[in-house]
Amino acid sequence: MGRRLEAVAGLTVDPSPGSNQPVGASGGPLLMGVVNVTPDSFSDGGRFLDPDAAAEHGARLAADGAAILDIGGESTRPGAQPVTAEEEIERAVPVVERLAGATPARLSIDTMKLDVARAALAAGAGVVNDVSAFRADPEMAGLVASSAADCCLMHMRGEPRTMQEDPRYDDVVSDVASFLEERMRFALAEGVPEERIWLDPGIGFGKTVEHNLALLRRLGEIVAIGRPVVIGASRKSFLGGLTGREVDDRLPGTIAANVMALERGAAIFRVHDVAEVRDALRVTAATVGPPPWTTPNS
Ligand code: HH2
Repeated sequence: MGRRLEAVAGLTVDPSPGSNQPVGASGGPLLMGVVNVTPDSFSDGGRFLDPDAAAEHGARLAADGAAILDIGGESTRPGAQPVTAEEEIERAVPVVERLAGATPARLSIDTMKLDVARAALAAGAGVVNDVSAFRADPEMAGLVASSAADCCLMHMRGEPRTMQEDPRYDDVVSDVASFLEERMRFALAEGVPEERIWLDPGIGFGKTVEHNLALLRRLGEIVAIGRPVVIGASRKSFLGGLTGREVDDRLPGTIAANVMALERGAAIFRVHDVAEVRDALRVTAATVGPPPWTTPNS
């Protein structure tokens, strides 16, 4: 508790569970480093399946400037096959255990499953990143409410297996904003304090290239909901669609998308390449000045 972490803009924030200062409230963009403990993640599947290798990778991302490490044991790439809770726990929890106390970064568990989140929180995680926004397991809201954890509620159309099959919206940005507002009302009704909720438009989750671009272009409409906005554009396929680059060559596109997202008010940047994006965001943050977004407590 009370741990102060350096944000990439050189400002400090206190994103500890239960602290009265919400993540991002004092203005610095925060990097969330991706630690995938899976055989099949779209960009780094199989690289960190061994818990020691995954923990070492996480520690390196924290040293590179990640204030949050997002640990996941199930791929959500389009077409991914679900894994059991037992398998997911076996993959992710040993990594949480190894990193807890070994790094100043907050630990986030990337899961849609109640049992996985419960085990990860018990092992030292302080954030539940649920890409289903409490729809896969509505009891997740109660678990978050009864813990000191923050949560990230993300928009996804359908489920990972089918989400990229002909996605359509009336207006993608207003549809996503309405969805996130509804999910936030649900979380609040289940007892999650507002200052512990982060929102994410879900780049690449049931969206065409045009949908993703509209969400980035009009990100201010999501920011206007009033909670810290997480953006996960790192290495995603819309960047390949725009540049023709394979997944390992999408760092320039990743940087451009994150710079745009910061300029439009995102607060938390979920990326694989922490050191490189950190530099880009530090320059962007220094250039654009104080963040355009506010939170209810700031
Ligand atoms: N994207 C992925 C996974 N989790 N969580 C949030 N909040 N936002 C995102 O955009 C997001 C997420 C997918 O990326 P990755 O973890 O690299 O791949 P995979 O799901 O294949 O493991």
